Amino acid sequence: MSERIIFHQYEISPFSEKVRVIFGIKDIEWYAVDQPVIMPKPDLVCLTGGYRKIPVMQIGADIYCDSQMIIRELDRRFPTTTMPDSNGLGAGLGFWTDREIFRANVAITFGSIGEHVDESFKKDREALSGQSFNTDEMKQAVPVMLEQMRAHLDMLESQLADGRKFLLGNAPGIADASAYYNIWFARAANPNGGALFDSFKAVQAWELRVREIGHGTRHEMSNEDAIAIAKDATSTTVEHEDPNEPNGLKPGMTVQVMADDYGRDPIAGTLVSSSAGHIAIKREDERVGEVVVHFPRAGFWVLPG
Ligand SMILES: N[C@@H](CCC(=O)N[C@@H](CS)C(=O)NCC(=O)O)C(=O)O
Repeated sequence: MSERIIFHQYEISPFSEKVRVIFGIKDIEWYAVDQPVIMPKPDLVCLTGGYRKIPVMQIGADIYCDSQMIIRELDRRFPTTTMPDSNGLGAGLGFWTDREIFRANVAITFGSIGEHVDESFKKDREALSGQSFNTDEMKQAVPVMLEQMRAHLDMLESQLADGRKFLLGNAPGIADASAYYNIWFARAANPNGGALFDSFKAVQAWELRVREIGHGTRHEMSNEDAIAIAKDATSTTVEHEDPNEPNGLKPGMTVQVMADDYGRDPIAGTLVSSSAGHIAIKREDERVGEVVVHFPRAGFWVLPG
């Protein structure tokens, strides 16, 4: 029972769509737990220790934060031999799609739909980023960001120009999920978002192919059930010391882990396992008992507890 793939998400979340496509590629059965779009998220942060971003994957008492970590773990548990990229190039390309392309995408989207955005959402995202969420400023940035977005779309178009079905060949992979969610979000959040893609014919044909992959088999689950599963389960993470840790991190040390971009709330715990690609820390919470929370290393800082 505790082996169920529980996915804390919300529908319009771009990074959730990235992982939902991976569920599709790997034909995984999963349970969606809906979380709020803005804080407070009491049923999420009791599992993560304070990490508030979406998505988060839960398998029993193991909690995986950030789409990079989630996909790394899915690939470990459900290896797909046809997938052309994995934790290597797939994760690396995520820094292009999740930072450069997504930044332009967000500015264009919210610059275009600014008047429909709730004040509560703006305030929440200001707290998240530490920067003003000013849709007038975003509107002014739209022309520049359109040029950026077009340049990145042109890279995708060029990659697809030889008639390949997916970005890295004839089978879909993480690169496809990562580029695709940006296009999905631009359309889903902004009624005029589709105009961005008009001149990119190969991208549009590829977008349809990625959409057709679907999302695997989805069920719904309540927050209460997800928390009860964590409470009943014991983490399956095995203690692991990495002799090559540059700063001498070892199991048993108290550390804090924080994202290096936005949503930088530090998560404190006791180190259980680490490598160049991951860190897992143990922590306790009254509602969920002992859980192990996993983060990627690229894009996250580990500080002494
Ligand atoms: N690096 C993170 C980024 C996640 C992210 O920014 N998620 C957005 C939603 S798609 C978010 O959490 N926004 C704030 C919130 O929902 O509270 C990842 O790859 O998962």
